[in-house]
Amino acid sequence: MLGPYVDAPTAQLLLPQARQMPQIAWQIIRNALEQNPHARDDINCLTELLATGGQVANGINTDRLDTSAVAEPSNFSLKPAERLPLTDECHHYTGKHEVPWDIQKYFSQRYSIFSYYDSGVHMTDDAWFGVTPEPVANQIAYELSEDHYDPEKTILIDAFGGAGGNTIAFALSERWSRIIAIERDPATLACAQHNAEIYGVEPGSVTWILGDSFEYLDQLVNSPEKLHPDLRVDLQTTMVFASPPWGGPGYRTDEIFDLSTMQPYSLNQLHEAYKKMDHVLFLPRTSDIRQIAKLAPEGEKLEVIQYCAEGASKAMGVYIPAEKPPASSD
Ligand code: MGP
Repeated sequence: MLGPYVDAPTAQLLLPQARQMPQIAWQIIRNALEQNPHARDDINCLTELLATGGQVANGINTDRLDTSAVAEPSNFSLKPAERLPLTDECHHYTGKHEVPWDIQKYFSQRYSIFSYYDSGVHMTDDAWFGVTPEPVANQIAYELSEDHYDPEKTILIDAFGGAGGNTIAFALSERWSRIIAIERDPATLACAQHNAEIYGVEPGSVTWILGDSFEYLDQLVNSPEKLHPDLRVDLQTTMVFASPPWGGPGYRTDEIFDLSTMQPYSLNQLHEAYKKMDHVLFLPRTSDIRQIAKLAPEGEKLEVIQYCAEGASKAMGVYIPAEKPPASSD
């Protein structure tokens, strides 16, 4: 209906509402875009034109355009992040004497965590606890490659980007048409972007978001029109990978780790947020497998993989299919 104006920024903002608007409304929008070039870039100008153009009298209510929900891209609460600068919290430690005592163990393993460590990998102190070692991250990326996993999934959301361990492996696998990596701490996100550059990840092959992944997924599933257009993806072809915080290394003291007590997000909270899409959860190796089994679709089994390094398990990956839509009554 919009012909050559379909790519105009304002038209793009309105497209998510396409199904709710009558055809005639699109015809009127096209006329407005045709007549006033300014309306192609400025949503307020377009709205004004439509309001004064008499379409209300024609029975088309401009309220249906819901311009409040199609704010200027700069006003969206979540949007693609710029390249963030490294801060004082981002470190590249070169000797054990510089390293806080509680992460010295991880520093000793730095080359199995990032083989390019010496090329200038940066980390925040907190990121050391949860970063996925490179061989494990590569193995997960391999598990999700087209030969091993549904090739119809082409978009990957890395819900807890951290310092970039998994995102880098996913990007280097070149299997995904889009990767969206979310991290809520600006310093950690800056490290991830920097580390991705060190590993030669193509600029632009990852869409980084500085923000809360639960907010993003909630909007994606329930109100995509509120999201910046670049962050809207089709749930059918998207999957989620989540390597959440486990509440610190304390998980190791439990023989069987109770995932309902995992902090700050329990197993059920994670699953609720992702269940419309296939998702992979990266969890403590001692996680209670009975709690995980309850997430299997009826009559089916879930795949659970223990990821080992140097003969010992580091963590388990749980592969969970998307919830099936309820059967139609027809
Ligand atoms: P670890 O806690 O040092 O366990 O983390 P381990 O295996 O007992 O250590 P060891 O080397 O002394 O035997 C091992 C791995 O688990 C880390 O490299 C991370 O990949 C992962 N991991 C650990 N923690 C605490 C977290 C976390 O909070 N979140 C996530 N996603 N991964 C974690």
